[in-house]
Amino acid sequence: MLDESAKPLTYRTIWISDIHLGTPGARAHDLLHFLKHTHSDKLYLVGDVVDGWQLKKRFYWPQEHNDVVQKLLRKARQGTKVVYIPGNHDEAARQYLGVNFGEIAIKAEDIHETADGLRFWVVHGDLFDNVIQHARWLAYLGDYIYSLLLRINLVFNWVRNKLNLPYWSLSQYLKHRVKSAVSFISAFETAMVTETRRRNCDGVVCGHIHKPEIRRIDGILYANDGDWVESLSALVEHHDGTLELLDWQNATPKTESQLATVSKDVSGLAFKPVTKP
Ligand SMILES: [Mn+2]
Repeated sequence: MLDESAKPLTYRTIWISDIHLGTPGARAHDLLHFLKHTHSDKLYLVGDVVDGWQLKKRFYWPQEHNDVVQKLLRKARQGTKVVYIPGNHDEAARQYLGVNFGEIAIKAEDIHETADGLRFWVVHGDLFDNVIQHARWLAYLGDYIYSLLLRINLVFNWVRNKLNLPYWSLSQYLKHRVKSAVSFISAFETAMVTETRRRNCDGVVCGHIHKPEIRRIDGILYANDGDWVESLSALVEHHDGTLELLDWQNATPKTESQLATVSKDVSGLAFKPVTKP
């Protein structure tokens, strides 16, 4: 286990989202660990913090989920500027836009300026749901089904051959389907980037699709802080303005010295944003 006396990792800004408290999938224990061992001047909660949709269906609220809420409130009380941007699963919170709850500011979206003056649009990202519906499970399932059906296709066409029917490529058909599923994700990214440019921002920070990412798309910095269901990821801004994606899942430091190397870039691409043109 982590050395409990280790100093927390400090950042200028931390972004986390898609925690889905109120569902068994929420990794509250890991998030508590993250919150305990990190500190920031500003903390963004970029939506889907509590899963109101699931809670309505079945009430599920273990102590650790309560602890996460308490920890966030305590951080706000102790001086961290906490900004909560509701997502689609916690859209009930959207009726409180502009309201402050125990030091936590609730906003529909925000503009964050980094230490080196870059402007980031911060938003959950569900505005483009019509574009990305079902993208994630299709992308995952697609890969498995594709390889399975490649094999079925062999048998299928062997039978067609026996019946003197022409070859029909099931795999080509499915390849197209899988490709279009994957392209839903890139459609989401493209839509976010287009909106970001329209808002005269240098970059965007969002969540929603549970896919941690940090890269430049057509000159715009696209950063997705991932989720706390599978990825256990956070986007951070160092004090010098450097952005980095943290992979808390694969970071299991044991001592304070190892804590310093906890930062592991999910995308394998740690970079310092360039100076604003
Ligand atoms: Mn969402």
